[in-house]
Amino acid sequence: MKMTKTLGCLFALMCVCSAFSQEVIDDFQGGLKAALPWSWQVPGNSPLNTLDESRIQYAQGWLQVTLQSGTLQGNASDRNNIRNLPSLPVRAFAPGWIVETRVRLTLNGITGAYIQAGLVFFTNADNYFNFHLTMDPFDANRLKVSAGHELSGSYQWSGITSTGWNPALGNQVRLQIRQDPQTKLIHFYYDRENGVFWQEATGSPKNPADYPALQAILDQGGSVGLYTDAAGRQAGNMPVAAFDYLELYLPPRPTDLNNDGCVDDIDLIQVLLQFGATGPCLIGDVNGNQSVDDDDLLQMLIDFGKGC
Ligand SMILES: [Ca+2]
Ligand SMILES: [Ca+2]
Ligand SMILES: [Ca+2]
Repeated sequence: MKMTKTLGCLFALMCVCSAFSQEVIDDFQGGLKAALPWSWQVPGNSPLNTLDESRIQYAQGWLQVTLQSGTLQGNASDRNNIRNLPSLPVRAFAPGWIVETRVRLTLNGITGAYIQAGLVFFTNADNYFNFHLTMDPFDANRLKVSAGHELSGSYQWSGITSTGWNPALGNQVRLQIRQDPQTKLIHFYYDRENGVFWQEATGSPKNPADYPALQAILDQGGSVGLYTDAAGRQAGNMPVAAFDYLELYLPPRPTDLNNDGCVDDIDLIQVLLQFGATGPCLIGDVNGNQSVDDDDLLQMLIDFGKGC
């Protein structure tokens, strides 16, 4: 009897937990998954709608982008003209999130440019963070992973990198960014799929405060998508970036009790209504210690307004 009650409660907790997280995966089978709110728009970019269908193909479950000129880097008059940047909208989310893709970069004989393909988090064309596979023209045109961030149009390298390798030894990686739910630090991983499996990038982990444009997206929501950049290359052979999938695991903030993306008075009142209560499965128990008390209230006040 006792066991049944315990299991019932565990099940209820699991239901609450699963209802309060968002796992999304698109494996690009024949196109973008129609059930997901994909967008090709980037606010502040010209054109606003970045889609150029003549450069997009879907083959064997991969999204293939033939690169073209255009970039988000900086805000000069010849910038903010990226093409073919697909993304999904995301709400404010809590530490514990994971974003991952698998990308293959076919260089087609091109050397001497920072060709990039990977993940991007953005608010608009001048506020974003990206983590990508790139060719480094100052390292014998070898491939490596790297990341950059831009705040109000000012671009900076992130301090995240890896040792380089000859593209002939493999031009495909899995890229993963995740925030540790305990330390709040952001970790950057890559897997060259050469039997070594996941490796942590040089410079990882980082404090989210090091990247204010990314921090703003974590706190207020934004978009997560796939970024490609031909580094100013205009004509001739162009590189091709192929993406196998995009996967997002996005736990909402535990203080967003009704899971509407915003921590506001509707959430706060749940804590106040249950203040002093103890026991399992209390919605106002933000930190899950079976007691609704000042710790829960404090966290609610710290998060108040986030995502709204
Ligand atoms: Ca920009
Ligand atoms: Ca809410
Ligand atoms: Ca509590």
